[in-house]
Amino acid sequence: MIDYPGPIASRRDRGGPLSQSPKGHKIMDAKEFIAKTVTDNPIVLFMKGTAQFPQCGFSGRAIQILKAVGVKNMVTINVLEDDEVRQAIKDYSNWPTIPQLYIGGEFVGGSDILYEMYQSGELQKLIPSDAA
Ligand SMILES: N[C@@H](CCC(=O)N[C@@H](CS)C(=O)NCC(=O)O)C(=O)O
Repeated sequence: MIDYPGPIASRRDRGGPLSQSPKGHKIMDAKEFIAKTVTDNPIVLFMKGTAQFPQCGFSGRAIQILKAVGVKNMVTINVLEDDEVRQAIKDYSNWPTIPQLYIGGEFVGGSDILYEMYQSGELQKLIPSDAA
């Protein structure tokens, strides 16, 4: 599992030449960061804390479910490190809470939905083989 460097650091450092203006102001905004992250990575969990140290029970539950279905390769974004991303992901997905799982660029749901999909076997079917 890869914990992306904090969202702010990602927005400054991971976006290549366009990520910073000459004066060092960030150019990639939170929405762009989200769009790029969910497009570039097959499985992305927006959460509180990290996979190793979740800072909310719901986020911890999402990690446990993803581990239970065999996910080894995924990116996690800690929204506690960036208030803009914390708000922007809610607008982007039109979903009011964290955690939020994206697979193949598509919003899947929060921890309740993940648990239901896990129990029904639906979640397992969505996991790309190279993520397990
Ligand atoms: N039913 C939700 C519960 C998640 C939830 O209630 N998250 C809260 C507490 S971590 C939240 O995101 N609140 C808004 C915020 O903290 O920005 C789920 O299944 O994921």
